[in-house]
Order: sequence, then C-alpha cells, then structure tokens
Amino acid sequence: MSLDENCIFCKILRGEIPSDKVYEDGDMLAFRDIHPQAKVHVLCVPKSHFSYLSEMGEKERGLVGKCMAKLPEIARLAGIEKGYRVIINQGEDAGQTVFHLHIHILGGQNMGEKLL
Ligand code: DGP
Repeated sequence: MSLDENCIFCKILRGEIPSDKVYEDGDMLAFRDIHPQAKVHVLCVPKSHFSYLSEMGEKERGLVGKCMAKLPEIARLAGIEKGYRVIINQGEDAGQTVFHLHIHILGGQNMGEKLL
C-alpha cells in the first residue's frame, strides 16, 4: 500500500493515531468518525493514498470498488443494516477536509431530509 507521510488517514492506517475500528482487511479500514454527523458514522478508507476521485487509476478504482462492495457488511457490523446513507465529499466545494479518499456511512437514526 502506498501511504503519505503527513496524511491523517495514512497515520491511522499505519496505527500511529488510534481509531475505533469497525472492519479491516488488506484493502480498507473502516472506523468511527471522530466528529459523528449521525448516531452512527463510520468512514471506510482504502489502504492507498489518493486525494480525489479524479486521481483514481486502475488500482485505486479496484480498491474503491472493493470498499463499495464491503459497505453492507460494514453497516451490519455497525448495527445499521436497516438503512444508511453513503456519502463521498469530493473537493473543497463539497466540504472535503481530509484529502485521502473516504466513504462516509451514516445511520442509526432517521437521516432526515434528502438532497435528492
Ligand atoms: P470529509 O469532510 O468528507 O473530508 O470528512 C473527513 C472526516 O474525517 C470528518 O468527518 C472528521 C473525520 N476525521 C478527521 N480526523 C479524524 C481522526 O483523526 N480520527 C477519526 N476517527 N476521524 C477523523
């Protein structure tokens, strides 16, 4: 896996910063968000550093696909299999603050008004 020296999620992947782990395999780590925006808020982080969807090469595409395929199991482990919202904040206009691509999984409550 290629990681970035200064990226906060890479530090979590390297175990330098602790995280409340929900799921891990060779391709991804899922852990609870430090600033939860719902009763249950888990982040799924691929084990390769890239900032944006637009930076996905062949390898990263495969990794993100594996993350997406694993979301139902991660949701089940987090106890929110009845329903959850999946979000990727892409770029600063969308409010992305950590520039290591990650998938938000939110649930454990009525998720309220939908954007679409
Ligand atoms: P985004 O805004 O889409 O880039 O989401 C970044 C999320 O990462 C934000 O909801 C807060 C979370 N976060 C930032 N730093 C840490 C950390 O050190 N630990 C954990 N568990 N979550 C973090």
